Amino acid sequence: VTLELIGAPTDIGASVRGAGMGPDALRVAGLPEALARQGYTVIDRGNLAGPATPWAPPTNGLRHLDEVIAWNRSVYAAVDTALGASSVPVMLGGDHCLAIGSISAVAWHARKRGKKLRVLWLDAHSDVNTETTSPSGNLHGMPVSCLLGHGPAVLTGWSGERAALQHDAIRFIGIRSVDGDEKEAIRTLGLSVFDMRHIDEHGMRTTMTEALQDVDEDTHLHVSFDLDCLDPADAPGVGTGVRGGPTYREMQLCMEMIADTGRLGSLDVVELNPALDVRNQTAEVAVELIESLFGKSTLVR
Ligand code: DIR
Ligand code: MN
Ligand code: MN
Ligand code: MN
Repeated sequence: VTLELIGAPTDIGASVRGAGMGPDALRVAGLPEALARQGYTVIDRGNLAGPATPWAPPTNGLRHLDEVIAWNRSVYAAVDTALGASSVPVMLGGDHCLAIGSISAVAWHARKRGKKLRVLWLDAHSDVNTETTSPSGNLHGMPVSCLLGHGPAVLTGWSGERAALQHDAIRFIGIRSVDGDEKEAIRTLGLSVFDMRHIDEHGMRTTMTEALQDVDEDTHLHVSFDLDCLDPADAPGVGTGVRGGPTYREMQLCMEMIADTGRLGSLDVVELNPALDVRNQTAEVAVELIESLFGKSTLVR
C-alpha cells in the first residue's frame, strides 16, 4: 500500500491563525518515517500552494470564500490524483474547511469504484453550520453542510452529485461543542452523533463498534481527524480546544478499532496549530495515533 502525504498549509477557514504550519509540524514529529517503518511506501508530495490568508471579516456570512475555494480546488486535485493511482491520500491540514475538497474527491472515487462510503468525523465540533447559521462565518465550521449539499452552492456538488455524502454516510465521534442551529440541523438531517456523553456512558469500545457497524469489504472508509477531538490536556496545539474530550488512551482504542476493519482508504489530519502547541506535543500525539490508525500495535510487527 502506498500512502501519499499531501500538505495543505493554510488557516483560511479557521478562527485563529497558525494551522498553516500544521503539515510541517507533523513532518518534524516524524510522520513520514513512522509510516515507512510500518512497511508502507510513503510518498510525501510536499505542500500545496494557495492564497495567503487576508484575515478579512465575513461577507454574506462567509469569511475568505474565494480563498477557501482555491485551497479546496488544490486539495481536490491532489487527493483525486492519489486515489487515481490507487494510493491512500493523507491530507495534512490546514484547517477543517479542506475536508470539502478532500472528501468530495473521495466520494467521486468511491462511487466510481462502486463502494459504499463511510466517513468518521472525529471532532469536538459538529461542523454543520451554514452561512446563515454560523456565528463566526469561518468555513472550518461548515464542511459537513457543504458535503451534504447544504452549504454555499460554489462549495457543493464537487463530487459530481449535489451531495457528496448522504446523511447516513457519516458518524461523528467526540462531539461536545454544538451551536444552537447546529443542534437543529443534526436533528432535521438525521445525523448520527456519538457525543462525549455517549462515550462516557458506553465507552469508546461500544461507541466504535456502533460507528463501524456495516463497514464491510465494499466500504471505503474515510477518517476526518480534527485534532481538537482530543482532550486539550493531551492535545493543546489547536485553535478551538474544548475541555472534556477523549483521552489519549481512548483515542488510541478508537484508531485501533478503525485499523482492524482493514477498510481505511483516506485520511484528513486537520486543525493542528503549532503556534499554540507545547514543544510539538500535539503533533507527536497525532503521529502516534496515526501509526495506530494504520495498524501499528504493541504485539504485532
Ligand atoms: C463554531 C466553531 N462552531 C463555528 N467551530 C469549530 O465557528 O462554526 N470547528 N471550531 O472546528
Ligand atoms: Mn472540525
Ligand atoms: Mn473542531
Ligand atoms: Mn448506543
